[in-house]
Amino acid sequence: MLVTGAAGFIGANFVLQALQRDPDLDITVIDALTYAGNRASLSTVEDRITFVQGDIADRELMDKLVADTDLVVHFAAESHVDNSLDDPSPFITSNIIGTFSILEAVRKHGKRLHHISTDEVFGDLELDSPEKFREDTPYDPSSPYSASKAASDHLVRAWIRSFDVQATLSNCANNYGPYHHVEKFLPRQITNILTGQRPKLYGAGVNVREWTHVDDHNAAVLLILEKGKIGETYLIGSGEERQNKDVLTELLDVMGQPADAYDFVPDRPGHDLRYAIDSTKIRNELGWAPQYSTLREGLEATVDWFRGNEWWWKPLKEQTEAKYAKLGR
Ligand code: NAD
Ligand code: TDX
Repeated sequence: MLVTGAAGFIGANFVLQALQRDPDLDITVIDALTYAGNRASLSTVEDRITFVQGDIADRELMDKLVADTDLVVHFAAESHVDNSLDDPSPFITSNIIGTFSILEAVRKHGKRLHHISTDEVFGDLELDSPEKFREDTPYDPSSPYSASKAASDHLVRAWIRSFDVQATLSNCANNYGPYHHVEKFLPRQITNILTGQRPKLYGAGVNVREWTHVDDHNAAVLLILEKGKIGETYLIGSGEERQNKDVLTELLDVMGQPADAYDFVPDRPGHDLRYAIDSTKIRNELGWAPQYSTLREGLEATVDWFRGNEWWWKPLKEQTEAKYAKLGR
């Protein structure tokens, strides 16, 4: 198996889970080690994988790596919306050209591909609407990040239809868990509290996200690899929808802080209001269900992880907050 972007948050957790389930798996990781990649996230399995530092947009390299594998699981991407608003350029190269380069390699060598994507490709929903995203919801991305992911999904679908590439796709809601970069909402607030800084809520904090533990996301990906139908897309989401201010209040409670111990900061431009997933298809067809039954349970486990793994996140914290200070958020 070739796993792209596995020095990042979800990819690293995927490799750890896959090797836990099948210790004999032969895994090669390709990762460019951008600011978001950290080899230390794979330190417990370092001697059981082959690690290649490289760019997925490098056609020659991807051709060589794909020729030597049976299956590609494609996580690598620029993943942070705020960064894409500051400088969209790497999002175009990594997310669009990078996916194109992988598609050309799997087409040439006749290899199976699973493409990881996001619910953000559908745009956003009204706060009070009963609507949720489904596999056939039209694409309507808002940010340079989501537009680049939408483009990558379109490329995968086109390669399936035009060239008979053997691929599946999945679009997951917001993940959280161990090895999550401190630029993202939950790890930023957890590590703010752990370093004596106040959490930062964008705008009025009314935006809604659906929170899925990374292990539940990756269990779904493993199920798709095992039982998914070629050419199909699967939406993945826990159903745990919350307004950001309510997530923060719950987190403050988990961490023993007063409910109002946070600051409001200026909103993200173009901030998507609400994401929500109808995950009936993967639940009914593949039998997936999240193991974390509530966000609270997942939050407690995640806070414990960040408390116990300061060595992992501390070196990233100062530079990440310096970036936010420049953005005024
Ligand atoms: P991340 O930013 O933590 O990790 C991305 C990894 O990809 C990093 O290790 C980085 O070095 C690597 N990378 C980036 N550009 C590369 C390139 N050109 N060549 C090789 N490697 C490169 O991201 P994540 O949160 O783990 O997201 C993984 C995937 O899941 C992405 O495709 C993202 O769109 C998708 N996704 C994320 C979430 C979420 O909540 N984080 C939800 C749904 C889908
Ligand atoms: O400090 C913050 N304060 C705040 O209120 C940060 C960093 C974020 N927010 C808000 C913005 C969002 O409404 O919290 C929500 C979550 O923010 P992010 O963690 O930046 O995630 P989001 O923009 O929702 O995108 C995430 O989920 C979908 C991932 O980063 C994407 O890679 C994934 O595709």
